[in-house]
Amino acid sequence: MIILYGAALSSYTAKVRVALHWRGIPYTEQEPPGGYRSDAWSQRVPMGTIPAIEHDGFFLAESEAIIEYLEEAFTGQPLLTGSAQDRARMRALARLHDLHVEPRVRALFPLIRQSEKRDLLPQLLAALDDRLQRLARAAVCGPYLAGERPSVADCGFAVTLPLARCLLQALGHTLDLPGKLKAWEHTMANDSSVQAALLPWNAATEAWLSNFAQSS
Ligand SMILES: N[C@@H](CCC(=O)N[C@@H](CS)C(=O)NCC(=O)O)C(=O)O
Repeated sequence: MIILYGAALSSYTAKVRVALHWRGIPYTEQEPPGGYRSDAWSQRVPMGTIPAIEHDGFFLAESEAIIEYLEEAFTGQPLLTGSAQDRARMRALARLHDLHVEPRVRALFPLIRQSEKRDLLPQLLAALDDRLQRLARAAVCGPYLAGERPSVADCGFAVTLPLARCLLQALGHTLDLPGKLKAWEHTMANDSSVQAALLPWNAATEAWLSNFAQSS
């Protein structure tokens, strides 16, 4: 049985949860012992990040490495399929998430917490929109990002684009996705594995945003 160490509000934990649900791999979930910013956690994960997993005594952090480990260690519906080139394209899209799109969404958090930073919104929106236009050019959206079936490419975006939508809504804006990504977003909204995986994350994100709304 997999133990997933993470937190309800963590989007990278939710990314791994999406993969676990698509793969149909049973897991239990718990907060990192001592808390994820604790010294105890940094002893286990040098960068101090979540998520991490434990499987039969094997411990691993870093969401992409975890998802690829699950791919190799478990049978069932794979998230890396097709030729070597097909699989490489899936991995490349997954890296676009971690390196180019998620950081643009994460950059919105300070604007929620500190209203004096909101004049940065137009430039952050332009940077995010640029990345989303580029993602739309890179992705197949047929209807999943890399083709007909869910792949490693979809796991991070399945969390990060709803997060962008929530954060922008809280800042009084509507996320305007390129047409191809709108169709993909509709596919995610109708994918029962994604919706089940996102339940804890949705609840935690809504609670966090409503706390903020009450205190601002
Ligand atoms: N590259 C890491 C990124 C994980 C990450 O940034 N996780 C956040 C929570 S979603 C975190 O642990 N941040 C450290 C902190 O907030 O102290 C991965 O893919 O697992």
